[in-house]
Amino acid sequence: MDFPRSVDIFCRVVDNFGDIGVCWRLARQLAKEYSLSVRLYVDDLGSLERIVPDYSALCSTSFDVVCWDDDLDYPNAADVVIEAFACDLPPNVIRAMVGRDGEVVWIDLEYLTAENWTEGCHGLPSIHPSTGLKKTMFFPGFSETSGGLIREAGLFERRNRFQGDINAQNSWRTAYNLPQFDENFIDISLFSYKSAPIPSFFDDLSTYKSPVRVFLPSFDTFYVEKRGFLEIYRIPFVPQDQFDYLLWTCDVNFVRGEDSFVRAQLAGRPMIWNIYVQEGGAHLIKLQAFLDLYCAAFSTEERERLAESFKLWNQEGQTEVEWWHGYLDRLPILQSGAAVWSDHLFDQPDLAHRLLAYARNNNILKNKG
Ligand code: TRH
Repeated sequence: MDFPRSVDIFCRVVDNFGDIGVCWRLARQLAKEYSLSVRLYVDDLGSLERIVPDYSALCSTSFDVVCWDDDLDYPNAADVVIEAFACDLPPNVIRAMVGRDGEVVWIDLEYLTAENWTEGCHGLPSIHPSTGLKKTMFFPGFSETSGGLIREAGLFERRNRFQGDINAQNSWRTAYNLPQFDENFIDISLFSYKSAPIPSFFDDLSTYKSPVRVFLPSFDTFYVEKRGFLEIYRIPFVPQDQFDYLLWTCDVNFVRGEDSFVRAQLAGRPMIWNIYVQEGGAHLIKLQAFLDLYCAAFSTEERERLAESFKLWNQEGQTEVEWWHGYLDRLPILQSGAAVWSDHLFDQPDLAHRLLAYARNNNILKNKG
């Protein structure tokens, strides 16, 4: 018997778009590429609608999005139940899993981090105290021994085709009111938290030796501002399946959180990450863990300055005047390292593949023969 045939994903939106962004992406991939019956339970459909405005049109009998509220009716558990980001499953969901007599593979999908300790915890089971159900921690990550990263089939080819086709890029730009590709301009996408030192970044860009254009999504209306050599395009949010094209058509991508951070790495272009701030500076440890891995893909001379650029972007206040001039001067070198890093990621199996392999190997039906 094929296992699994069905997957349920539970997602609570803590804030912003990353929680639902990750869960939606995984749900779609499991339904589309593995023909599994998938239900995505989410407590905030408004956030989903913001990144996937036509989500209901994409639903079908085998792919459903369900509003997760206090009255949730959940009589039958799927073969695999994914509890995203420790969202705490309600008692009726746990009861339904118990009702499947140990057949359900229960996965606790954690946030992405490059910290070493997660490798030791990835795949570790724990026993639910009152029911005896087994729950397994699944840590996404950047190495072969982690849970991997979410990545759809054919992404590498699609990206390369688009990046190699200026006409395709220009058609896409036209559809989103962005200026045509011009090799005299450096184009930057910018998606960051308010705490990033954006004012000094813009000051630097406006005095750079060649013209720069910044594409800033997530505004209600379209608006262009000019400051010296700098043009700032404030544009509305693009749908999630179009966001990659924005990253692929830019020379540099400033991203944040989790999902856009991963997509920028897979874009194979230089990027800077604005990490989600956590209490007690825990995020700075995560940032360093990532830089230890990522910067190793760059030449020895670049590593230190690149790491410093990431750190400055994650500090409030002014950045040293003209810091970003130096960053832009080194773009061709940074491009090579970004390509090496993205190749390293594309060489590994993706998260859905690893998750389903785990589920197959750990279901009791297999052991029953
Ligand atoms: O929005 P984020 O900051 O989300 C999160 C959450 O805050 C979460 O609680 C936190 O734990 C996590 O970060 C680390 O950043 P993220 O993860 O990049 O998610 C943004 C999503 O929005 C991603 O799926 C891409 C999508 N997006 C679009 O679809 N269109 C757009 O125009 C843009 C800018 C983003």
